[in-house]
Amino acid sequence: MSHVKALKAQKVFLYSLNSFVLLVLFCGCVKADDGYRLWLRYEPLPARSRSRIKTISVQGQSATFDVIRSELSQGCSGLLGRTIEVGNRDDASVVVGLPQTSTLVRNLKWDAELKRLGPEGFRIRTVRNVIVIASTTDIGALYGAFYFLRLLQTEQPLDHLQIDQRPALKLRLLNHWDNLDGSIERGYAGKSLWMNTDNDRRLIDYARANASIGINGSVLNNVNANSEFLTAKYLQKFAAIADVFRPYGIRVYLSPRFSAPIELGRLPTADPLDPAVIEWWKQKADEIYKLIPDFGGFLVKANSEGQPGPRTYNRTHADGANMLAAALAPHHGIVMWRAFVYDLKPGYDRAGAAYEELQPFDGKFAPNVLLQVKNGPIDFQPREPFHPLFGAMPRTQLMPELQITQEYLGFDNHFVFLATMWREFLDSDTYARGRGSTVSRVVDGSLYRQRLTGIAGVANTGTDRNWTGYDLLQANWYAFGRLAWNPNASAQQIATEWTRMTLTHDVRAVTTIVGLMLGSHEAVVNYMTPLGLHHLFWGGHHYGPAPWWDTEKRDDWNPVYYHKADAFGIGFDRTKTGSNTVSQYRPEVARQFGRIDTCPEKYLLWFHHVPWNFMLRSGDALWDELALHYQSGVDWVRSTRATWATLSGVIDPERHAAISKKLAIQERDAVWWRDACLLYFQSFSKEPLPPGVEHAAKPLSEYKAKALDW
Ligand code: GCV
Repeated sequence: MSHVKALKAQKVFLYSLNSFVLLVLFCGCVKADDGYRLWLRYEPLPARSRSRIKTISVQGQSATFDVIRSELSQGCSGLLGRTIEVGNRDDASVVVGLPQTSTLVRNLKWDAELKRLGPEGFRIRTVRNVIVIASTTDIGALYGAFYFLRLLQTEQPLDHLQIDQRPALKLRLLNHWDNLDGSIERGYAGKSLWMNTDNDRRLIDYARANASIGINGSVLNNVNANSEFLTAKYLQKFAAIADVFRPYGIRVYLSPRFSAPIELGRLPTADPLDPAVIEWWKQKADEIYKLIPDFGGFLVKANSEGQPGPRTYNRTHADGANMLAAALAPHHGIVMWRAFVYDLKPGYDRAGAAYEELQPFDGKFAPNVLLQVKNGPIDFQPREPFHPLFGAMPRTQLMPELQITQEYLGFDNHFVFLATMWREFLDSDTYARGRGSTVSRVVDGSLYRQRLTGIAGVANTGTDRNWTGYDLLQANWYAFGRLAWNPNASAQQIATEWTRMTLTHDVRAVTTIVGLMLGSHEAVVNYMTPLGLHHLFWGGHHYGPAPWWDTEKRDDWNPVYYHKADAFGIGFDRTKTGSNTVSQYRPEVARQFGRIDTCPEKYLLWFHHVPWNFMLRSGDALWDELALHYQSGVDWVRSTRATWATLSGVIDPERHAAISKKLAIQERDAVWWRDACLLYFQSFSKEPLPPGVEHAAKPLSEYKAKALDW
């Protein structure tokens, strides 16, 4: 070997050795992580909080008890850094059981309390030195086991546990907008988890993640439904999925196409009052229940955005929903009828359409029907006031639909923790029965003694290795489940739990990350649609800004319809001088929103057309304030990037780098949003940018020429 070659070889060897040493050192603190394990990572806890748990006893026999055994064994062994035995002796450190399966639990005489906690509730108590997890059902025990693991994961003291838990809502469902071809409408994290693959491991891990946060149902296909989903081929596929989900307490639901009797049954009509149609649905329900005995029911989008429905036959929404409900009722199935309907006359205010069309049917829906209502009256905008149907239908079971996937919030590129937005919605006061009639009280049934309660979230999951396309957005799946279980949970608590379970146990880092999470929604609203602006999105895909957009065939698909900017001012007048849809709210709310001086500024341009020089509470004119909001959104992203960079030692390098990359995209996009919107609105206001607001790098024509790329 020549001298030069030898030197080169030595260099390569030393370089590799260095890298190896560095790698080993680094792995000692934070191992690489691809995000697949979500919040169920079960990495060893810091020494300060390794509990003294030695053995675990799971007392019961069923597929669900097997899941409990495997989860507790895997979870505790991983977290405590040593093998924890799982058996069924009474002298274990942790005992899980039901009165009917465990002598220890039976002897505690908790029957009355456990009964009060209901079939999905559980009790966790430290009794002498034993931690007891008890329920009346094995699914309740599974929820208790996951709750216990969360206590460990978040380093809670275990010595005096006194926990009684029951879910506030009965139906806690994910809606999957999955298509036959395996694509997902508004999905940004890969393909459908079930249409492309028969990967059982993936399905099991999906079910585990859901069960760990109390989600108990999945609607498997898109509400823009294809009739083929109801054919034997697909029903068999769904039956196999239901078998995988069953031990985890997850039921499957489907979205049927209303015109299926025509397409599959070859009937001349899908009229819900036609006897042949009624019979067809009855037989279809029987067929489904033969394959899936615990099938949950149907979620229906009808007469909306081109979908067929009862109004096609001059029947009402109630006629359609009740006909399907009658087919499912003998099997205890339910119908969730979507209130996302806005196919009304031209020249109307879309925000008022669902109320106009559905409120008159209050009290007309069958007992196994729920009306599924989006949180706001338009369509999952970055911020909307609550939907006026909440509180307005005392004799109808309402369930909210939230969007976890970020159709209007930067897809899987923008970091937005949605729990704060959902809190704002749930805490909104409808005044339906006086002050304190919050949306969450409408939803949990306490305001109107609603029997069936529920909530749905449009899922952000897909086949991407990390499930959601962006590690930080796993937090929204988690938050949805936690709020579905307890609609009064605080966003801060949820963010803290998630961060500790998913990212790090470093106390300072947790505080920092939680701070970022809690500020993220307001920041995105600021750089996209501040002060009540809405629907400024590029047509079709809804990624970047296009406030100038006016080419869609329906007025209400065009941003210009929503912001109505002109030389005078900006905003949609929904007061008496405009569409007056503010009157759909109770008088107390309508008065507050309807007056320009009392309307919360976050909803100002939602309800009012406001002059550019109107003085806001800050003392700034509307134009200046608008510009400053856009700038502050950009500033937040920049400072978040800088803060994130400081966390490189406490988050594993793989996820740290992936998140850094996403934040860089978010900064680019926030700047683009600010510049495109301000340049366009400036063409009406004719005002200069106030000090502190940066000038756009390009002319407006360039923002108009090409969509922001994702
Ligand atoms: C599933 C919006 C979305 C559509 C979605 C629809 C709905 O319009 O853009 O993709 O369709 O809402 O919720 O039905």
